[in-house]
Amino acid sequence: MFTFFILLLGIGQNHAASLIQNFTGSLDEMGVCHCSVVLPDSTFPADRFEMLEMSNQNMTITVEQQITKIHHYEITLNIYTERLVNLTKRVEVMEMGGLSYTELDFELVKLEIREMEALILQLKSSMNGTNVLVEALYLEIRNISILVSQMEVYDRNNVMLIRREIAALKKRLEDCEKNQTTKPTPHPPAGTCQHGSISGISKPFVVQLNYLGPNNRYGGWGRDALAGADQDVHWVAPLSTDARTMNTLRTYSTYSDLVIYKTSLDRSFPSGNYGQGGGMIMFNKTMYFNCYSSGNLCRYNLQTNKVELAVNLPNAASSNRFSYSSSAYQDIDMAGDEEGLWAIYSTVANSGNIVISKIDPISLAVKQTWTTGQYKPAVTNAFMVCGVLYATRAISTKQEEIFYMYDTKTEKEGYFSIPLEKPKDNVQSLSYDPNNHKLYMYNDGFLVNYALTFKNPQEDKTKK
Ligand SMILES: *[C@@H]1O[C@H](CO)[C@@H](O)[C@H](O)[C@H]1NC(C)=O
Ligand SMILES: *[C@@H]1O[C@H](CO)[C@@H](O)[C@H](O)[C@H]1NC(C)=O
Ligand SMILES: *[C@@H]1O[C@H](CO)[C@@H](O)[C@H](O)[C@H]1NC(C)=O
Ligand SMILES: *[C@@H]1O[C@H](CO)[C@@H](O)[C@H](O)[C@H]1NC(C)=O
Ligand SMILES: *[C@@H]1O[C@H](CO)[C@@H](O)[C@H](O)[C@H]1NC(C)=O
Ligand SMILES: *[C@@H]1O[C@H](CO)[C@@H](O)[C@H](O)[C@H]1NC(C)=O
Ligand SMILES: CC(=O)N[C@H]1CO[C@H](CO)[C@@H](O)[C@@H]1O
Repeated sequence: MFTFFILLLGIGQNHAASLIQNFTGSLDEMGVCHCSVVLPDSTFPADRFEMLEMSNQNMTITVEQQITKIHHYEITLNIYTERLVNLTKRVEVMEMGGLSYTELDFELVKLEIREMEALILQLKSSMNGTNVLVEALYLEIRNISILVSQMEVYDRNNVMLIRREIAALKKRLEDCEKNQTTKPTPHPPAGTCQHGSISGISKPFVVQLNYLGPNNRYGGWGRDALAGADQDVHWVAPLSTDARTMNTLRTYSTYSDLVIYKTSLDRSFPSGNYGQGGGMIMFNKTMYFNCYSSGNLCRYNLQTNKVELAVNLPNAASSNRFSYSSSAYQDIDMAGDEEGLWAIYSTVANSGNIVISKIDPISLAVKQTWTTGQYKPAVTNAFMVCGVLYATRAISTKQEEIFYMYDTKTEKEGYFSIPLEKPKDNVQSLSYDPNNHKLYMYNDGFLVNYALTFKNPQEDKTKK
């Protein structure tokens, strides 16, 4: 079969065309069609056949090499999975050992390790896919190793051992990655809008419990949302236990510092400068939030530790008139994206439906306003990406979904469903960082983040 195929190819296209022109057909008395083909006079193309045979051989060798690689890969992954199972067991043992570390953080480590296991299984089942999964796995392992390094302080022997294991795992993963032949699918460049609407969201990555502990179930966290922000500062703002007052803020100068609770700066807001609700964000090294017990926007200078400007947001409902479904007093939710600073709120005139305003970061003046048809108290939270508002709602205690969008450019709204898992029941805030396409969730006191993926711009166009 194969040889015949090659021969036909050997004759080539021009000859095939002439063959067709030289068809003659006739019907006999029985109604049977007779067809004869006159093959052009051509000697057997031995040279071409040889060449094809050779490249066929070359291809066979290449395929064999690839198969060997995949085998290598599979074996490594198997060992790897086993190690992780061992690792999980060991952490469990450590936890039983009554170490002086809080139980919650061991929970986190275990959670992360389980996540890694799940990813490896996924990876194994999609061996022939791209290496995006391997990349994600690598990142998670790197981060978990940072987490564990903090535990080192409490138990040198056990943790050092685990760290070495993790380092070995990391090395193996790097090897795997190097051996992979396929290129990773290109990500749209961060900080720009060279992508379409949201197409998917990763599994949750639980970073830690907020620094004030499990009683501070309300608050927000994230990174500087200015596109192109030249810093890795992570901010965490747990509200006081009244679920309303923002009077403290902690910043960590890097992600690693956050993970090991290495405080950069703790700020207590002077009374009279408090914020309200979990809608605060950092934008261009400045905090923006709803001023306490008012319909004003506050701009907070982190150097002077003062509200340097408070400006009324016209017609904004405030002080728990139209907050979100799972967090009180978040009537005014600030957001930052590739295009700037936004306020998400609602007005009595718009019947409690979401209103979006583009805000000037210097004067806090409203540049433009859009009204949507989505009732604000029916959504759990909202965020902006490239001038598009996305809103979420709860499906169950374990799942949320991004279900609504409003595009300020086209002034069109839409309903769809992108489910996301949540480690805890309630979502108190969501903020987006255009510089890494991540979504930061404050989840009953836990700091969780997600990686967002986007459609190609063309995919959105063809839909319309
Ligand atoms: C097959 O491989 C050899 C050596 O790698 C090379 O010289 C030759 O050109 C290849 N032949 C074809 C048809 O690709
Ligand atoms: C995992 O632990 C079991 C026993 O606890 C051991 O037999 C096995 O070799 C370990 N696997 C690896 C990869 O370390
Ligand atoms: C992976 O392999 C499966 C069958 O083994 C196949 O159906 C699938 O198309 C392959 N995917 C890629 C990306 O090659
Ligand atoms: C792991 O930490 C790095 C910073 O050290 C961060 O850029 C990355 O996004 C983190 N990975 C995950 C999966 O959260
Ligand atoms: C990667 O390839 C090298 C040789 O190309 C091999 O020695 C190594 O075992 C491979 N590693 C894995 C994880 O497949
Ligand atoms: C960020 O703030 C600095 C002053 O602190 C200002 O010069 C700059 O224009 C701001 N950038 C944006 C994009 O608002
Ligand atoms: C177009 C073409 O190649 N036609 C050929 C058909 O076959 C006769 C011989 O039977 C050739 O002379 C033609 O050149």
